[in-house]
Amino acid sequence: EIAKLPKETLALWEKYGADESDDKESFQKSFIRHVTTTLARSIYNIDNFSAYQATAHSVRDRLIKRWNETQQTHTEVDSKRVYYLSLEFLLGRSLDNALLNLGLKDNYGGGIKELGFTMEDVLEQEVDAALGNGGLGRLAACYMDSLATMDYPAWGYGLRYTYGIFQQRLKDGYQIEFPDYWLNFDNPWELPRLDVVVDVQFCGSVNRYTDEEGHERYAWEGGDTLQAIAYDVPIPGYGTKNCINIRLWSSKPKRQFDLTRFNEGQYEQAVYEQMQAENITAVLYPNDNHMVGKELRLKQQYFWVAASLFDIVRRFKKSEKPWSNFPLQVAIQLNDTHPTLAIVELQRILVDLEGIGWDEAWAIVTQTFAFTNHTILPEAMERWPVPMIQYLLPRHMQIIFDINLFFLQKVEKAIPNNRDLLAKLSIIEESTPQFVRMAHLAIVGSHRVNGVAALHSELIKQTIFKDFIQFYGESKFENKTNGITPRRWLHQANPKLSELITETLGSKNWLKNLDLLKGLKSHVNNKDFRKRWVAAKLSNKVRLADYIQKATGVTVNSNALFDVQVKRIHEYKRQFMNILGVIHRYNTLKKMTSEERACVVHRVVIFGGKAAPGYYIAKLVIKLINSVAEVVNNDNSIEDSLKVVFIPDYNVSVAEIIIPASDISQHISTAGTEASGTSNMKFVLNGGLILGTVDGANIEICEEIGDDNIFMFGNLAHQVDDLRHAHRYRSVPVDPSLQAVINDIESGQFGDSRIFAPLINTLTHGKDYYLISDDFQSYLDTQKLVDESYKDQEGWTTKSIMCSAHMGKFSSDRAIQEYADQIWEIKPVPVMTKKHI
Ligand code: 4GP
Repeated sequence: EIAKLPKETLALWEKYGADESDDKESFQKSFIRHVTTTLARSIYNIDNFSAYQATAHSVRDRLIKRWNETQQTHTEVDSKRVYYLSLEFLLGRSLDNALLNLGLKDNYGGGIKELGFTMEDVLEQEVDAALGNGGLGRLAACYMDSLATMDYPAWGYGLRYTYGIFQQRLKDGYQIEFPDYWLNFDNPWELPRLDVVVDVQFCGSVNRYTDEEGHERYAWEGGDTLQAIAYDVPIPGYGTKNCINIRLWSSKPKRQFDLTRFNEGQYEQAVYEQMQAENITAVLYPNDNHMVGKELRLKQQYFWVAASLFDIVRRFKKSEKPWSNFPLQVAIQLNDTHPTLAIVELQRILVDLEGIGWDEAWAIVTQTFAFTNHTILPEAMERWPVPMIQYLLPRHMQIIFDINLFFLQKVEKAIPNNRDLLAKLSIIEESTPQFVRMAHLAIVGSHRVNGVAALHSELIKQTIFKDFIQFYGESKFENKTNGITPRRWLHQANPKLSELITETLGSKNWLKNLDLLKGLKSHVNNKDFRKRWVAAKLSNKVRLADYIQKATGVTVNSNALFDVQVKRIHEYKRQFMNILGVIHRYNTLKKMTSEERACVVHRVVIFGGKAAPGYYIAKLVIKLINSVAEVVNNDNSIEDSLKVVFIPDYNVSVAEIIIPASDISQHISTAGTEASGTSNMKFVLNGGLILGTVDGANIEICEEIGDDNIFMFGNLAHQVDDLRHAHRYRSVPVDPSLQAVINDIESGQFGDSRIFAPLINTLTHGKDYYLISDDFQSYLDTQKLVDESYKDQEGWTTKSIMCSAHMGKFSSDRAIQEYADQIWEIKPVPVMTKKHI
């Protein structure tokens, strides 16, 4: 079509097409242009925030150029693409990341200084894109960074929530939630695509009819139609032109006026109903590892899945390849069960709209999808009432019943006369009402199912998906251990250490090949290197101490041991055990003489994390931490040997300050409950040691760094069932140290003890589901070992260096390489530089 344009037009595009160079002067030119035109401000009227906006817009121009070239290349080459469907992308801030990945930081840093600003101040202005809860959403963000960096033709699909995860503030030690209206100021990191609009249907009814060839067909008719509008978020790779896209959908009413209702004077009602449409993408559900069965959440899921599949299918159809090629062109990864309706939607598109026979369609569907499970907690398993699906998505419910019927027929054929097995494997739970088990649907509709760490991938085969192994065997189930991007989590968050590593290894290649960190081992005895390693950690601790002062008003000593537990507050993660340990430490310190205390390692115990707004016990844990902090921090008698802080509103940007500053971090979930954990990897990569249970990725980290460099404790996953069983026969914890701590709380040492009664109750009367009493003594013993080791500062430094040096495996590049080779079967497509036309 371009060929049809007049020569003169083409010449103009060629001459004036955006040519955004990356040098300092070009940046300054575009900065001033954006201040005066985009922001309509002047040199007299520009603050740090406008400087941020102008810088961001200038970077955005350059991103768009790369993003366009990437899309053009992918269209031209038309090789297989992967689509990562995730309800959460926890991206955090973008400016610093884009500057570093594009290699612009030095030029822009110098440029902005001459314009009268500092890069630090400018970067601080950005609000986080917090479209996720925790591990699952941040993993999706790390995977996007790796896909872009490794030149893969990949897309993310998600929702553009108007409100991200709530902001957490503290009042009297309690968490209170505030809405996160992150789009209040303009968001330069998204490209609104008002031209990319998809209709999405809800409710209505299904009509059966016979087509011209005499086949029985189904049509989904009537109901409400909404519109999904695309907002594209460019994700630049590090050191490559590749800049991939996350397409986030926003809901809008369809512009259709029901004239009769307006004529009947029902104006307000008609407008109100239109407004409901915008509610769908209004808010991210703030639950981590937990399902809430709200109808609006199901609507979000279908809205997102329908728009995304329409887009994917439209792109495939452009190539005019036969449908049998679909799985050769398209891989779709389901990030947990949230997008499982995509399986049903694709089957519907193929059978109802494209007229493909059921079996042929089903073969295409199952070869296309793969499914990642992120948790085995029973309360997190998604199940939706059949009547709810029937009402919102009548045709989909029929298809689910058919998928189930054909599946169970196959099971019956392979393993005859086993009604019990059929009931266990069924996609439908036969309760009143019936429920759809989304994980079962995801397994049946995918060619691969994976867990996210070695232990977790074994456990899903032995527990929640055990019965499926009988039918499918083991080969459908595999492991893909999680990873993290070293670009954000070391290079960006810890510039001093990154610089030292680059200088020591002689190049920046380690940022694209993290195994190269092994090269640090031969420098472990080099005095100068060690000195700089320690200095980097100390300066990160000073930076964190400043932040703590600002955020909490508590002054902490940067020479103390920084002991960190930051993650969502959840019973299985056992922040409760940590604070009980702190009480034990505090009362031990109080009993010491001044001379004895002088020999003790000083500690700052740092907590951070959000509790789901409806999670009462988790919120009480926050209150207890703050009550203990209040008493400990104001007790002069212990002479600064212990400080406790709860840093409010933990998010990606705060994590970037905390993680590089940690000496020891805690990953102390009950064995078998934490699928992987990813912050454990971030801490160790930054030379922080970990104190952890034999759970999730801690196990593989231990394998890599060696058990001398990690503090592991507690019961093992295979012991958990028996221990829980034994609890039924006791009313109080068996552990005397734990009982003593409980007595301290009950005595009112930390305020009105009645407040904490429900929390204490979780430990007593045959409960203690998370086995705090069983692990407490070994936890305390191991904490003592940590203190002893820290006294030997030289030994600690050696451990710290050895930790980072062995973290190559945990790069998200390794994880993505495995997904690409073993599940998606996609190849890199290097971006070709294009002209403007
Ligand atoms: C999390 C798991 O709890 C965590 O262990 C894992 O590292 C992370 O997924 C990424 O795989 N799960 C969730 C969730 O966030 O909501 O299920």
